Amino acid sequence: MSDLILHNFAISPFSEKIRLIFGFKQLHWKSVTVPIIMPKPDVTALTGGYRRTPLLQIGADIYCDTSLIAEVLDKRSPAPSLYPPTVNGLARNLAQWADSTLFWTAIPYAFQPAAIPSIFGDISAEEMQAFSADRATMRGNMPRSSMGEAKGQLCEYLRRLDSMLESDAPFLLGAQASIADFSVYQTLWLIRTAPAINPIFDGHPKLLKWMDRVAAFGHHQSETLSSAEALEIAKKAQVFDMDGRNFVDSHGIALGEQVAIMPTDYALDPVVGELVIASENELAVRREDARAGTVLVHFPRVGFQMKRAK
Ligand SMILES: N[C@@H](CCC(=O)N[C@@H](CS)C(=O)NCC(=O)O)C(=O)O
Repeated sequence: MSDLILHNFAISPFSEKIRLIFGFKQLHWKSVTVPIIMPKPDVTALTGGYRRTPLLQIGADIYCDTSLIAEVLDKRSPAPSLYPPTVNGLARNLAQWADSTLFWTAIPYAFQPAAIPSIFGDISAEEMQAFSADRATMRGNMPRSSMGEAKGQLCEYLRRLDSMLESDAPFLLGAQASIADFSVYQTLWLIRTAPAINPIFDGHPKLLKWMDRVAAFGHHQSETLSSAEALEIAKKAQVFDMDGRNFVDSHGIALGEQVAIMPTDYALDPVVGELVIASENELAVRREDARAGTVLVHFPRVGFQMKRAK
């Protein structure tokens, strides 16, 4: 089987989710560190424009968005499952809430000046300015909460999450961990790393113990890889992950047509290519890149939009 290559950076919460899933499933992986801000030429060579972090690369298959990456890892290594059958739908919906609402509620709270040194380490004022400008461009018109709103809402979400652990079950949805635990954890992890803001967890000992439990999965074993090596692997790969999907037409667009796919919320960079997968929950395009060769770029349906390319 081809190696699992995660394109990620250390302080990325969405990357932390996938790193912990490697630990949960005891999967060996290779780590490519990507730049925190644009430009990211080696990322966009693989994706054709999508810039968000992380990406999973398996040969010349590039999987965007952690909800799809989690599915791919679960298919590759089904036990323990991220989607225990009794809570499958609930776990997926709770994970989606955490990846969107909880994450974007926590971000203004986490990025307050007192927390910056613990989150970013030794960052200069210029670098911080460049980071803020990059993320402002990436967010575009997406509304941003004030600190007061963010803090108040986050406190309420923490109370709700804490109450889910009242029965003393080890994980949010019961005895088994699920995708919901990893999605909720990643955002709270960012806050917990910063002593100036982590007193927000005071009064939630069960939540803190649950966080320790999720953190204990660890990241399993990884080796570092350069982005140049990752591009070379994509270029040499001969096999593509295309089989076993039904064609589900919800757009009136046939396989083989040129399409543009992009997120529905932020970082709206379109990826253009030939539509090769349109299944119940996945879309993928084939595209050519001078450095990466022929690649298949995969997206989940949820959270992405597709149009016929002009
Ligand atoms: N829904 C996406 C969200 C990914 C996301 O927003 N990641 C952040 C980093 S934690 C990001 O892309 N930031 C901008 C960047 O890395 O360029 C997913 O699940 O992968």
